[in-house]
Amino acid sequence: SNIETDSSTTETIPNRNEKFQEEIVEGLRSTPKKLSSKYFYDKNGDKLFQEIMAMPEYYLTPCELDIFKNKTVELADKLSLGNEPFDLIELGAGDALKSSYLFRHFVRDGRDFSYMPIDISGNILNELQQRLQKELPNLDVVALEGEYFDMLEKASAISERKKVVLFLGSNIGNMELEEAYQFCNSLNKKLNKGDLVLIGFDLKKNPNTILNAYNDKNGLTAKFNLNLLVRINRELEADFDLSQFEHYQTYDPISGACRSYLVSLSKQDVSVADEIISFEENELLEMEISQKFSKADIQELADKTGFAFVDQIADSKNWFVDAIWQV
Ligand code: AVI
Repeated sequence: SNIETDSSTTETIPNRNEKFQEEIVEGLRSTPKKLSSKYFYDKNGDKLFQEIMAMPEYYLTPCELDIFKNKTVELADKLSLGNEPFDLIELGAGDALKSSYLFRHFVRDGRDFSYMPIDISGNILNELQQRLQKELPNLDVVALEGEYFDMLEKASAISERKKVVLFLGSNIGNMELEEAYQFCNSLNKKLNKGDLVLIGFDLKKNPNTILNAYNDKNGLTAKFNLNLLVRINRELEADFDLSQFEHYQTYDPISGACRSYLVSLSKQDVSVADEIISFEENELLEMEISQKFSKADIQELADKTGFAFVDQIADSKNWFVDAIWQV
């Protein structure tokens, strides 16, 4: 396979599990108790998220797809970099459904560029690379397996060309605001003057529309949250009783924070990796934040993390924007 990995990757596989255990146990020991939503995505979690993206309530995916499908030329124009050669890097590429509209356009336009998907999952990258080889034999794909910032460094080592970094899907919303600021700061530092980033943000809107997207009647989002307990049971020999936890979703339209919790339905002890974690009845377990932004919030984030605002392109409903910033 021509997927680039760090030579350290093989050594970091056991460390990844250790890190998982450490972070999970630390979160369960703290007050309030919390678990990190970055661990939602095991095999079953991936499948549940696919199902969530297909629900009518979950407007985010169709909105951003609308932008990439119907405003491709506008996006490509803003990312043109004076026609210089460049690397198109995608953080968390997945199946590249949205970004493929953009790179197909660049291929048709005869642009000199490589597509560099970065993902933590080698399986996802393998599938993507094989599919793209068949469908777009003229596209140069350099897949990078690993953590975002390690792989950004790797991308800089591979070529000195200008970079365009895509971070789609409102993934930035799954960070606390403070972490999002740190993330943008670090991203800025890893890039060079003139490089571009395109970040997908879910906009503040009718609060009921937002709450419905995360509090679906079929309980898929609840399952998605509970699946992390299933994963902890399996990987950390824990004994969470799923029937004793209930999903609770909130949205605060002022701050834009949409948060999920699991509520303990009884006073109970759970054993996790040789440790006993005690829950009071109705005690909360913090699970996920899906932060929503106003256009002014996005502008402020760019200003305070060293980026110059280039443009923001919204879908036809004006519910989601892809913001383009320059270092
Ligand atoms: C991946 N991420 C942007 C999703 C979101 O909207 O925060 C994850 C998700 N959580 C519940 N539904 C979807």
